[in-house]
This record gives sequence, structure tokens and C-alpha cells, in this order.
Amino acid sequence: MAKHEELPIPIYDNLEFVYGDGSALEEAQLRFDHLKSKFFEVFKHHPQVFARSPGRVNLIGEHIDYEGYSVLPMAIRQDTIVAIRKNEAEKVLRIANVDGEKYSVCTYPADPLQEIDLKNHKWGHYFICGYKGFYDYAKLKGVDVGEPVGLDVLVDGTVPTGSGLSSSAAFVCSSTIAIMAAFDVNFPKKELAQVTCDCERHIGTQSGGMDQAISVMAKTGFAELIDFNPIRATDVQLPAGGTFVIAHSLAESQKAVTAATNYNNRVVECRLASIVLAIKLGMDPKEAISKVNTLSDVEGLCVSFARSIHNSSDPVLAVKEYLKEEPYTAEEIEEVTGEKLTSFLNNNAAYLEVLKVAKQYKLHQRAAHVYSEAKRVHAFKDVVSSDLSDEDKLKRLGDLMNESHHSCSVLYECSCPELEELVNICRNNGALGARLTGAGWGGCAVALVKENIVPQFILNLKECFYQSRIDKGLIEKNDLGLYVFASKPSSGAAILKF
Ligand code: NG1
Ligand code: MG
Repeated sequence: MAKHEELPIPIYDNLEFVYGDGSALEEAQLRFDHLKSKFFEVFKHHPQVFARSPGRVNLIGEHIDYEGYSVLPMAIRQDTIVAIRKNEAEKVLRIANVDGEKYSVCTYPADPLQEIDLKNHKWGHYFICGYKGFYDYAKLKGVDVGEPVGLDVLVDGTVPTGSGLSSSAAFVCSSTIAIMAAFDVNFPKKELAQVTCDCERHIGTQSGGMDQAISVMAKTGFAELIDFNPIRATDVQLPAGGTFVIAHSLAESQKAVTAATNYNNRVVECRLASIVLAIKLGMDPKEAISKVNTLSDVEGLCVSFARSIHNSSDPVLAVKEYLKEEPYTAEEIEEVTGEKLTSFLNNNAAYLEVLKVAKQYKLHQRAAHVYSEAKRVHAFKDVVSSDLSDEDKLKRLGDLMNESHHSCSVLYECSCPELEELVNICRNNGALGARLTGAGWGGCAVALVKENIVPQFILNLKECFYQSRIDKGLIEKNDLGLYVFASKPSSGAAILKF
């Protein structure tokens, strides 16, 4: 039997396969009915096919996917649905949204080679990422999809944006899959996970592949351990008696807009840390610059050092020995590399943007976070499959989540005051562990809570965190369910044809 990740995206004619039964199914039915009628209203035709792809919550393993390390997310029920129809009459891509007030119609030429205008951010750009990705991949595989044609597209997303729950990947993946389905082709999940990861980088963030991988490969009832190079997903059955509660800090993190100072800045710091470490551990500078891309590339050297000096296999020991805690200036790093940063990072425009605004680089802290977080992911997986009681497992998982948050907050500096407040409130109200999830700098926290206290826990969060924000008019009381909710591992991407 083919492995799960080698199978193509499933095609269903019934919403039950995706949304289960009960109220979730009823809600989905309403959404699809609304999408169909709205599509007809906007485009005067019916959609050919639908694709949906979910958001995710990352349980542990933050800011390490782009360094080549495994992560452990699960899909959530909130998703993006894309309704699509080929429009042979016009060479235009028309992308509309069911929330037309917030997201006005975007139009683009039907040209897979177009560049995305990053200076002028538009929500429709994420569709173009998927569009470019589809054509690149079809070309790579020698699939003839003919001359580009126009596409009519209607989008309905329920993953809150800027919340660290990966609305962007849900949108890019559902777009790519919808286009694929409109052209009647289908690719294996793991290849699609790679394509969608690569093509989302057109938006400017130099992200790893976690979000697309889980969105495409998730399975109902399981979190997944996602490995990279090559992409692989291993089912992780979470212990009974625990529930993950997701809570929004209400600070929106606009990652595409703040990339140069936040997300991409960290990607560059990790790259520089890995090159400096490689050189300090004996590699020729020219070789380090050309061969070392990520901290996982130099882990072997770090471990050899730790073994020889300290009889340990902890790569953080090399970080402590060779990277100073004080921030580095560009000149200090250039003294080690013997080459200008702007010269060896010049193959990537996003990196150059980072260099323009960065004043200093915290190599020690970022590397210490990445290596320790990578270990925690495996510790998490080991606890889940150990023979501890469920009660003990949950307690240990909570501890690991707390340690992860501390590292994100102190070493990686990707938290913010609202997230700190929220995480503390979660812990004070009985969470076994709580941490920021996703890129951070705003967005959501995830808390592990004993199932039997979930309703009370959510009430307490409303009281301690959200009430004052309702009073200030920041959010509406009726919308609270959008900002704080319990989540079960949901299903991955699907094509829907009725
Ligand atoms: P979010 O939280 O969805 O912006 C981002 C990256 C991930 C990963 C996490 C941090 C994208 C599409 N996703 O997620 O690859 O690096 O941050 O762990 O940029
Ligand atoms: Mg995202």
C-alpha cells in the first residue's frame, strides 16, 4: 500500500468525509451553499470544483522548520475553501472573497511568470503564490496544462488572519489544489507540500515547510511529527484526557509586512550563526559560506565538539563555547567570514532587506533556541509513545510546552506583552502548559488543559483576559468563540466535487 504522503489529495463528493457529522457538518453545508450562490452572483456561472485546506496549531517546535528540524503541529477545523472555474473567454484571474467588505476583488493577468508586487501587499497575492507554484510544478513534471486561461475564484476563509494559525498556508494550499483540480490533475501530498512551501516564499517570508505540510497531510484524530528533507509525516496520537485550547492575544502579527525586522531577520541570524559556528569549528570560511545553510547543517560538528570536550552530545555546548552572548555587529561577523554579508547573502532579496535594517545579530541566543527546541520536539514525541500513565504524560508535555515558550520568549524574542499576559493567565488557571504558537509577535497561544476543566478554563480566560478588551471595545462579546476555543486534530486538504 502506498504511504499516506505518497497518495494524491483525496476527492470527495460528500462533506461528511471532511467535516464529520453533527453541527460541524451543518455549518459546512451552509458555507458551501453560500459559496455556490455567491459564486453565481459574482461570476454568473457555477464553480467547477472546490478545494479546502485547514489552518494549524503548532504544539511544539517553533522557528525550527526553516533550520531543517522536525516540528509537531495538528490541523484545526478552521480552513480556507476555494471555489474555482476556468474562464476560457478572458485571460484574467479574478479573485473574490465572500467577505467582500474586508477583501475587495483582486485581478491579475493569467500569466504564471508575473512577479508579485511585494511593495503593495494585497490579500490576492497568496492566490498568485499558488498559481505560480502550480505552473512551476506542472512544468517540472512535464504535465501539459496548455496555454494559461482565465480563472474565476471565490474564497471563504475561517482561519483568523495574523493569528499564528497559518491562514496564509491554508489559503496558498487550497488555491494550489483548486487550480490543480480545475485542470484535472492531482499530485502526491508530499510533493504538493513541497510545492506550496516553495511558492509561498513568493510573498517574501523565507518560511520553512511546516504549515503547508500539515495542511496537506493532516489526518483526523492525529497530530503529526513533520520531518523535512524529504518531507514526511508520522502520526502522533495524543494522550487521552487532555485538550488543546487556542486563545488569541488580539495582537495581530502581519508577517508579510514586518518580515525584515521579525521573521526573515531570524532566518538570517540563524544562517549567520551556522556559518560562524562552522568556521569556529574548523571549516574553511569559503566552504562554510557556500555549503552551510542551516543550523542543522552544522549540528554534526557541534556534537563532535561536545563529545570530545564534554563527553556530551548537546550541540548547545558548542554555541556556548564559540558564540558570544553579546550581539554581533556586521563587521564582527565579517571578520570571521572574511567576506561582506551583503556579498554572500546577495542571492536573496529578502535577506538584503534584513541587512539594511538590522543593527546587530544575536547569534548565540538564536542558535541556543533552535538546538534546544529541536530536542524538545523529540522529547515530546518520546513522552507520547512512552509507557507513562496518561496523567504523567500530560504533565510532562505541559512542562515541555512551558520550556518551549520560555525559549521563544527569552532567546528568540518572538513573543509580545499580550502573549506573555495570556500565557501567564492560562497557567494560573490550571493549564498544564502554555506557549505562543506559530511565528509569534502576536497571534495565538496554545494551552494544554485537562479535558474535565476545559469549559471552566475558557470561562476564566474570558473573565481574566477578554472582558477588559470587550469593555474597551476591542472585540465584541458575541465574537468570543472566534478568539478562544478548544481544538481537536482535524483532517487535511481535500478536493470537493458535487
Ligand atoms: P505562521 O505562524 O503561520 O506565520 C510561520 C511559518 C512556519 C514556521 C512558524 C514558526 C509561514 C508560512 N510559516 O508560521 O513555517 O516557521 O512561523 O515556527 O511563514
Ligand atoms: Mg502564515
